[in-house]
Amino acid sequence: MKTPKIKDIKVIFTEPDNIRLVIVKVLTDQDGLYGVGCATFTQRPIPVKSAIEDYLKPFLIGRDVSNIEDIWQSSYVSSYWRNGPVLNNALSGIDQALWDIKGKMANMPVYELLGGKSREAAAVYVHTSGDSNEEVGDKMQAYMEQGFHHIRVQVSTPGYSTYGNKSAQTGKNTAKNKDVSKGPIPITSWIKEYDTKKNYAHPGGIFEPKPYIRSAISLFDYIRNRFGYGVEILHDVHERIPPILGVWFAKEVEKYQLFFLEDLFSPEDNEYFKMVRAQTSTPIAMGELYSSPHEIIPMIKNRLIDFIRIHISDIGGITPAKKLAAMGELFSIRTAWHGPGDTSPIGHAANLALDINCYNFGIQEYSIFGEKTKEVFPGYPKIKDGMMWPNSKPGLGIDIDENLAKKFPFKEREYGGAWDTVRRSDGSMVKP
Ligand code: GCO
Ligand code: MG
Repeated sequence: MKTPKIKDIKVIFTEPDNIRLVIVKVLTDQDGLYGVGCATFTQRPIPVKSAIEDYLKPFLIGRDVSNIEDIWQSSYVSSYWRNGPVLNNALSGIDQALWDIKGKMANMPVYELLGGKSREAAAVYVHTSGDSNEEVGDKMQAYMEQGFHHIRVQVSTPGYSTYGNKSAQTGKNTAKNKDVSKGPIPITSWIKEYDTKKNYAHPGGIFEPKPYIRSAISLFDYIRNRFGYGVEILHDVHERIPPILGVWFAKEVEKYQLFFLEDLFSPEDNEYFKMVRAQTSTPIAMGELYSSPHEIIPMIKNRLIDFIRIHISDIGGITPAKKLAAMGELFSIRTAWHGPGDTSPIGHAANLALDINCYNFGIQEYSIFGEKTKEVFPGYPKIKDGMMWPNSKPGLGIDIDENLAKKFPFKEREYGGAWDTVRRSDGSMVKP
C-alpha cells in the first residue's frame, strides 16, 4: 500500500482565551488525512513558527509519514545545534501530528499505539489560590465537591507579590509591607515607578523569600487542620527562593505530607536537589523548564526527583517523552506532565495518551479550558470525577476548527508578552 507522504505543514496561531497557542497541522498527499500537534511556547511563538515554516517544512516535505522515529531523529539534528524551547516546540508540533496521523491510519487512539491502557482515566490536579488561607480553603472545598482529590494550593504573601495567585502577581498585594519585623520594606521611590508599569517590563511585583515561605507554611498548616490528610495538596515554589532556603523549606513541610513540591530550585541549581534528597522525604517534582535531555537525565538517574514535570512540547513531543517516561519507570519515578493554560488542548491530549499508557503515571496537571478554547478544539479531553478521560477516536482524538481559530488572532502585547519581571525589595531581579 502506498504510504502517505508529507504534503504541507501549517502553523496556526490562536488565542481563544487570551493565552497564545501554537498549533501545527501536517497535511499528507492522501485526501483528508492530516495530523495536529502542539508547539506552544507562549512567550516566543514567532520563532517557533519560523523554525517550522522556514526550516523543518522544506526539510520534511515528501517524507513518509509513518517513519516518526526517523523523522524525529533527523529533524532534531537538522539544525546541528539542538535542544532549547524554540527548536523543541517546533519539533513537537510535527511529532505529535505524526502520532495523530499514525493513529488515524491504524484506526486506533495513540495510547493504543503506545502499548494500550494501564488505566481507564488519568487523575488530575487543579489550581487553587487566594489572598488568604480561608479563601484557598473555600476554593478547595468547592473543587473537592466536584470530585477533585488532588489540588494545587498557592496563597498571597501579605505585602508582597507571589507566584500562583493572580491578584498578587499583578501587583495588587505587592510592595505594601511597612513593617520590618515582617520583611524588608521595598524601596518606595523606585516602587512607585515600578508598580505603575511605566519603565519596567511586565511587573511581577516585589517578592521576598522568607515572607513567602512563612505564608506557604501557614497555608499548609491551615489546610491540614481544616481538611486533615485525606486530600492531596501540591505546591509550586516556582524557583524563586535562594536554594539553601529551599532545602530548609522542603524539610519544614515534610509533616504536611504534600503530594509534591514543585520547582523548588531553578534548573541552574539542579545540584542542590542532592541536599534535599539527603535530608527529607518530601516528594519532589521538577521539569517544566527543562528543554534538553541533559537536564532531566541526571535527575532520573540519581533519583533526585519523584515526578517528571516535563512540558512535552519543550522537549520535542511524544517521541522523546515516551522515552523519558520509560527511563523514569526503571527508577520508580512517576510522570506529572506539565499541563498549564499555555499547553493547548492538543498538548493536553498528547499528555493524556501517555498518562493512559504509562505504568508509572503519577498525576496530570489540568488547567481548566476556557469556553472559547473548548469550541476551537473539538474533542478536547473531558474531565469527570477529578480525572481526565480519553476518547476512543483514532489518533489524538482532537482537532482544531481553523475557521473559529482565525477569530482569535494574537493580540498586541506590551513588552512583547514577556513573562513577569519579579524583583526583590531592593529592586534586584528574581528568577520567575
Ligand atoms: C505550572 C507552571 C506554569 C508556568 C507557565 C509559564 O506549574 O503550571 O509553573 O504556571 O508558570 O506555564 O508560561
Ligand atoms: Mg510549575
